[in-house]
Amino acid sequence: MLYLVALLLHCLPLAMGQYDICKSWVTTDDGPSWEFYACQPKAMRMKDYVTVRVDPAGITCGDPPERFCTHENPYLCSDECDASNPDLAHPPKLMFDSEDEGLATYWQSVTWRRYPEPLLANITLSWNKSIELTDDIVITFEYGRPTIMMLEKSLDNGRTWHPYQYYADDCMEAFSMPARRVRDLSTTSANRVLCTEEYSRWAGSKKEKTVRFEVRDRFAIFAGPDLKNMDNLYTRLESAKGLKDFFTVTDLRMRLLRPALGGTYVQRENLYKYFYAVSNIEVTGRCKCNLHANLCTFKEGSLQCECEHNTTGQDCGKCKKNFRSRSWRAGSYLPLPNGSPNACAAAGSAFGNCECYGHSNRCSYIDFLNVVTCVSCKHNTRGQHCQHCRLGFYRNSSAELDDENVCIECNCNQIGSMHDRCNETGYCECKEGATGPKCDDCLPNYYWRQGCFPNVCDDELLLCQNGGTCYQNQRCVCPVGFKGVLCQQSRCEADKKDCDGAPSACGSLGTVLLGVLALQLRGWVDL
Ligand SMILES: *[C@@H]1O[C@H](CO)[C@@H](O)[C@H](O)[C@H]1NC(C)=O
Ligand SMILES: *[C@@H]1O[C@H](CO)[C@@H](O)[C@H](O)[C@H]1NC(C)=O
Ligand SMILES: *[C@@H]1O[C@H](CO)[C@@H](O)[C@H](O)[C@H]1NC(C)=O
Ligand SMILES: *[C@@H]1O[C@H](CO)[C@@H](O)[C@H](O)[C@H]1NC(C)=O
Ligand SMILES: *[C@@H]1O[C@H](CO)[C@@H](O)[C@H](O)[C@H]1NC(C)=O
Ligand SMILES: [Ca+2]
Repeated sequence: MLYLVALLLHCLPLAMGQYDICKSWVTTDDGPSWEFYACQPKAMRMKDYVTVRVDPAGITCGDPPERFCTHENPYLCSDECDASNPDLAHPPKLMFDSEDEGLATYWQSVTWRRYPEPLLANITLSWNKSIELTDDIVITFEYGRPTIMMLEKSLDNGRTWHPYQYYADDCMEAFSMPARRVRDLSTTSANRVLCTEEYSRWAGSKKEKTVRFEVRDRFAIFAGPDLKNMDNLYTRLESAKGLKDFFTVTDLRMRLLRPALGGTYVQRENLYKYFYAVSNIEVTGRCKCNLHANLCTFKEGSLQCECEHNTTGQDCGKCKKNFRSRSWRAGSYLPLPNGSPNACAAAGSAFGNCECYGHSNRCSYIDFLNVVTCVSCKHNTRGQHCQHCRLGFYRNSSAELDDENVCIECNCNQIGSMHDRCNETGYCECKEGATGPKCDDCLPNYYWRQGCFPNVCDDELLLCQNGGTCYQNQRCVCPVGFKGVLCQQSRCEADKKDCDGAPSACGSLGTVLLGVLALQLRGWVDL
């Protein structure tokens, strides 16, 4: 009975029934209709839905079989871990089974036989779904808690990771951080990442087995010691930037960095008593459904919100098709006690008959035209219903009209194109000689130089003559003695004077240079 009361007291504040319905059928002066509320699923035991991964490969004991002993019984190393024997194996799944009274089942690592190389292990928990923590994360260690470990979290299915809490018997030494306690945090620091020494001391392996990430103590900063004032917590979750996200995870990772040492230094002559053993990982939380669902179900291996308010998606993170006349918004805990549903609205229901395809939240009535039009269309759209693309953009044919990516920038080449507009398939209007969708190429017989210019020479029709070579289609480089666009003219023919006197004057380049040098020596030419 006492146990039951304790259980009730424990569960009560977080299961108080607030925000547990999404809508109800009410009768008003205008007759009966639905009324909608912010709503969220109940908290669940999240270990039932998790996938686990333990790194590095080979860190789980028993392959090959090995012996180990305990800090309490360091000279009786007769315990055995053998992965091939179900009775002696310690696979990762034993961290998530339900414990029979008294008999703990646990995952166990290999022993620290490679000392002084550190004994490192990562335990990564993934839900493939955002979860909001509602109670402490409790990790139970058998045979002693690690002297150094770290908890990390991801909010994007493991793409990026952030520290969540540091644990060490000496925070300064292990992480160069001062030791703090969650109880000492204040309203402005409730989401601080800290290092605690509370769960890493040696106190005998049977006595203190748990390592916690304190969610309740953080909630208590706002809701009071018994979490009686949940209204205040909900108000804070809406208003304090980053607070909601602090309690939201898609993945958790325990980085075990140094095992229990039995209250003393490492004894090299007996490394069989150093290892990690985890019997349980309790994670209590609810599916994050953005206050648009009160049910979360496990389907095809993934948690999925049962979205209401005409929203959809794994987290009810967008509006259903044909319900996108306003931008999607999360529900809000405020105003108390029922919150705001911020439901998605059907096309045509929002304001007169003004659909904005989710690119605007506002409509305005233009008196002299007698039309309602969307205001400040976003995502590069324009038009009465934000149904067109702005000038300089074109319609993305693979996107729906209400997609944020519906308009693509034309990106016309500024030099090669007439202007920065393009047609419906993204083609720009090119100046003479330019081509390509963006007008950044030249037609055949044109060359690019700040725009397209007709070729002066090439290898086909406009050949350089008399041994001249065509330089980038721009000009012929003529041998000495020839000139003209295509080197078609002999200098001597064109300009008799060049040939008078010393024929060598139009002979070699060397002579010309010598001449210049001589003039320079006399100070007549200033090179
Ligand atoms: C554990 O994960 C971290 C990244 O969070 C990685 O840097 C480290 O190498 C991993 N350790 C092991 C033993 O796999
Ligand atoms: C994760 O969840 C999404 C949405 O439910 C699903 O499409 C995807 O296959 C899941 N991925 C994995 C690895 O389970
Ligand atoms: C969602 O759309 C349905 C029609 O499909 C409508 O009956 C219902 O009232 C809408 N719900 C909300 C919250 O707008
Ligand atoms: C076109 O829209 C699709 C669907 O939203 C998107 O995946 C794609 O990136 C968009 N294309 C461009 C070029 O923006
Ligand atoms: C856009 O211009 C390109 C090139 O001129 C043309 O091939 C294409 O058919 C045009 N598309 C439309 C929809 O007019
Ligand atoms: Ca277990």
